[in-house]
Amino acid sequence: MVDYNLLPYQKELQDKAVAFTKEHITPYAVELDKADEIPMDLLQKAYEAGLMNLHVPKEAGGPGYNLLDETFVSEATGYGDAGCATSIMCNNLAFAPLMVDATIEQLQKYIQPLITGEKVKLGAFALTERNSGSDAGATTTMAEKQGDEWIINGRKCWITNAAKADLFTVFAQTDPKLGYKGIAVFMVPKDRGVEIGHIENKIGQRASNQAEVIFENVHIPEDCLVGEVGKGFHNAMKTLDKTRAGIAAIAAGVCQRCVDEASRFSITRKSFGSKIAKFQGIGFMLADMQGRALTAQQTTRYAAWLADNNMRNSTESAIAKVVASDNAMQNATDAIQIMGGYGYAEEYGMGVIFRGAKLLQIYEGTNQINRLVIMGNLKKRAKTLNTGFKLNYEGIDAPDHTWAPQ
Ligand code: COS
Repeated sequence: MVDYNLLPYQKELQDKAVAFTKEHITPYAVELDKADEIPMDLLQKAYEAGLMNLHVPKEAGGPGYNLLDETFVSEATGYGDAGCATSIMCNNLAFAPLMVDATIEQLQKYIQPLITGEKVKLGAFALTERNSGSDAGATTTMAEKQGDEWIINGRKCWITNAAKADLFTVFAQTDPKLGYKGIAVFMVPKDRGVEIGHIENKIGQRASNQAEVIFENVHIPEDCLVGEVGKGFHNAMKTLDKTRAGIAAIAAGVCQRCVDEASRFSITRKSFGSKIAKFQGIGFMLADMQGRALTAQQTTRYAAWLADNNMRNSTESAIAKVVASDNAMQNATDAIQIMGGYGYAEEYGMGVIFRGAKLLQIYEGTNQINRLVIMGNLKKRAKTLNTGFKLNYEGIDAPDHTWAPQ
């Protein structure tokens, strides 16, 4: 039996995130997008409301929420604005590699002080480099062991919240000859000499800020190594399996927001003497949009639930990410179409939603990369299948060039 009811604490968390979004995000989304910087005041409020650092265990000062719980927060804040949601959930991403491999002592020493003070502190997940975004195994940032320290050299880019972060989780190569098997994960405190370089000027999600991070002979203690040397790539993959559900949840929020704006518009806007909702052309679009929103939400929650129950969810989290973000882009496009000039005019706010939706298809692994993940797992599964059908085309040569004129 599947129980779709939220537990009382989950409902409470969801209600809190919805109320927070209504009060602090939705009314200011256009303004925050224009400001084009990390919304520190908003993050302080989110921190005080208990909407950040969700997965840090109680033994290390955190609330100890699981991934499904996070989807309620990300969906609600994503409904208000994808950029604000990305800024708010960024600590979840930054600390996720530590939830995979760090010891409780490491969390208590490096994370607890960041998440228990009066002022909000930020972490940043530093995987991407100029020449290795999708190809995460091609990391060139170097980590070299000298005595009881590690020395980090290299540059990361497109790092969310980097400009104000106090701690970076950095994926670095310890031995280039080993390829991805030489990568390790490190916690690098900002005050060890980390510099911030170019800040990206994006077309959307401008209430979330991405920057280049520069490590030049940054010395860190040996206990900043997370897990084992050589297991950093695996850590990145396991981390992304979890965090893609978080991005999908933001996208699910965007999906529903688009339905709500467009349907609200369609029951008030009159054309040819009647409300435009009465026209099937509009109604069918709205019906499809609601279907996309529900699909986004349910694939996301399922992917998160699998991870929370210690089941591998690589395929499902990639599906959730692809489905939810593609649906968000489609719903944003359709909402603007339904709202016509009101949708396209910047002042009504759909522009921020539309531009923000595009990034959901790109970060946390492009949707093409996520399809590769799905496809890879599908091929492995196919080898184990016996459906009963005889594969009678085996051994028969297919004619060449059947697509050419015959
Ligand atoms: N969980 C655990 N281990 C995993 C894994 C997962 N989800 N996926 C792969 N691995 C392991 C494999 O089992 C393999 O292990 P062994 O060395 O023990 O054999 C190893 O990792 C290498 O796997 P694979 O050969 O599949 O790696 P690829 O280089 O082909 O991976 C993709 C390619 C595209 C899947 C990977 O580079 C990727 O996800 N890139 C996108 C990164 C990304 O999202 N960047 C954006 C971050 S922005 S926030």
